[in-house]
Amino acid sequence: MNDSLNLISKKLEENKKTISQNVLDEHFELAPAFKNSYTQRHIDLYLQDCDFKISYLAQAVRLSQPSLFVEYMRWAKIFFTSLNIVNDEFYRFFDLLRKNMGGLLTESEFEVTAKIFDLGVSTFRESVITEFSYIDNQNPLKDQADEYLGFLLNGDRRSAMNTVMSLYHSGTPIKDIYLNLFQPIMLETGLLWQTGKITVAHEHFVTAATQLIMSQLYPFLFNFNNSTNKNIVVSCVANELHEIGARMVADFFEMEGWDSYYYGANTPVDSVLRALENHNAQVLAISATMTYHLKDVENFISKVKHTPDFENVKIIVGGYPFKIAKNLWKDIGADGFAEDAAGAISLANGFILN
Ligand code: B12
Repeated sequence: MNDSLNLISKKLEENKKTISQNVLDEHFELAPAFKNSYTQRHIDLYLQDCDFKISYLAQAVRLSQPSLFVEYMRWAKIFFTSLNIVNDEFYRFFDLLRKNMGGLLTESEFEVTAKIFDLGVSTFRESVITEFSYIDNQNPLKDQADEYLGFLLNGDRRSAMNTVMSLYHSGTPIKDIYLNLFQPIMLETGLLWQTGKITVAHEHFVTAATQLIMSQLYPFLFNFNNSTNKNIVVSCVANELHEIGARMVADFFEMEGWDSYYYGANTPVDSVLRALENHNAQVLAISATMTYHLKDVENFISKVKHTPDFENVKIIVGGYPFKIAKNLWKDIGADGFAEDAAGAISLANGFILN
């Protein structure tokens, strides 16, 4: 990894709170009417959002992957438009943030940073919001996925469970239920929240119910006829709370006859290292959703790679940032990446067979 890019990222991360506070103070001074419209809650959210923008930018700079920031800004356009707050003050905020980062960094550091920042701001400015759904017309389980999500958004867990269990009992493979029902309805739930159509409470309900319903399928996952004697440890990094993707990956391996050891969200590296040893795993799967956890993924990989006992363990990664930034998996030292749980199987089998 490039030392000077690492340094820029470190400077941005370490100073983000101060930058955010300065941006807010200057913004209030320049726009008294804007200041008067703000409550303490608005101030907290403003500062938090500014921190987020700096963190995404810091990762994009560090890894030379502009798309990590650009896609975040495309996401932000949708999110803030739904809150109805994209106006001149929003663009003034970007200008102030840019200026304050300039004050922190050397000229050459700022040049690299501003290039990515400006790309993000122009994406924000220009991106047009179009309606779309993750439960698309090509999805063979579209009707059932729509029905399932509709039930859950109405708080009806029992009917949602019946939708899934009838699919299973009428012969739909569990893998299809995972990839064509659970996965798109979770993505759709995120989109509905992002566009202000549902609350955080709805999202939490859909998530908890879906985890419960996945567990009802658990007894049917095991492939006793085709045990492979292959072991995989699946985990998220510390602070990463998105665990359903990792869980799906672990379950797919189980269905393929592997023994999978799933450690879920927010797992400390040292305990995963112990798990690798205890289970004599050939493959370690790491899942990350939030871009600002990439540094932790990288440190995690480096720790495994530098432990002689694990020199033959193959490390595969997946999750949102790896889908948007090409070759990111290589840059952070992983042995492979797959878009989804089905791809994870082909990838790992490739390693073991070769
Ligand atoms: C549920 C959810 C939560 C739950 C998670 C609970 C749980 N127990 O998992 C909670 C409430 C905790 C949460 C919190 C947050 N969330 Co959230 N969340 C989601 C949501 C709606 C669903 C995630 C999910 O289950 N996806 C379905 C799975 C199946 O998909 P997947 O993870 O991509 O996994 C597949 C592949 O990527 C791949 N894969 C995954 N891992 C691996 C690993 C390997 C090795 C391989 C090979 C493949 C692989 O295979 C999987 C299966 O096919 C997403 C929406 C979305 N688009 O994902 C938002 C989303 C990810 N969250 C978002 C945000 C903003 C947050 C918060 C910052 C909110 C906040 N203000 O606090 C926090 C951050 C928390 C943290 N520190 O991690 C944003 C992220 C936006 C961005 N640009 O980064 C999203 C996209 C919502 C949105 N549309 O705005 N969230």
